[in-house]
Amino acid sequence: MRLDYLSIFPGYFDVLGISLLGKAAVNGLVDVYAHDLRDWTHDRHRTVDDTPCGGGAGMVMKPDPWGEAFDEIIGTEPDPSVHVVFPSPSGEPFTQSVAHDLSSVERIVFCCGRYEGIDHRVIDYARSMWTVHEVSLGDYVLNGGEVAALAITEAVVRLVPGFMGNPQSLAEESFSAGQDGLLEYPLFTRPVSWRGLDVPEVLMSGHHGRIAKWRRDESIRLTRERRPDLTDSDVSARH
Ligand code: 6GU
Repeated sequence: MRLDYLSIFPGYFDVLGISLLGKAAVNGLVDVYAHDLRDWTHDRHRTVDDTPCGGGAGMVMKPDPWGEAFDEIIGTEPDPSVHVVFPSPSGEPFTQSVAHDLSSVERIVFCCGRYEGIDHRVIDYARSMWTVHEVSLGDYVLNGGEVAALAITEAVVRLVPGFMGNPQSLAEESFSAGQDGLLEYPLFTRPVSWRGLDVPEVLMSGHHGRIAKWRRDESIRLTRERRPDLTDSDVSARH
């Protein structure tokens, strides 16, 4: 998998060289390239923004540097196997299912906007050439797409086959099919008693059936309490 980042702050992506992602890059599973959008400007001030047509507050990212960057980084031929991600608070929700879909593609280009946003023709042009995803992390506003692109990267890359050490831990975590789309149950390890707080007795019983039932009941209870939107009223009736 090859990942490209287009941003006026490419330094945000330096962190991809450390931790888990660093290892995947070293192992040749993922290649990472961060680009400075200002490299595709031609004026002395390396201008990437202009005032909004129709008026209003703030600035909008000009289309020209994006177009030239696309030509050089991706090419000038249509190719639906190239996935272009525009992080935006106006995007579709980024979910585990979108992360799964992206984890099997060969090429993702992240376009990180700043200011009020990017000239919409850039997104329309990208849609005419490649497979575009306009995605939002949630109902809050970040100053730019960089932090969102990092979060999306981590969610996607850990699903790339061969990236995680233990595929079983992927099946059991929150939102996965193995959990029926429920939140994960609480976890404990030794010591059995810590600062007056004990590990639930059932988890020390060695009774696999009772443990599985306790975990499922806890998952359902937590999901109803915190994320009623994820509960499909008869989830407890399945299985
Ligand atoms: Cl993907 N981008 C920005 N700029 N803000 C956000 C977001 C994305 N998701 C939530 N807020």
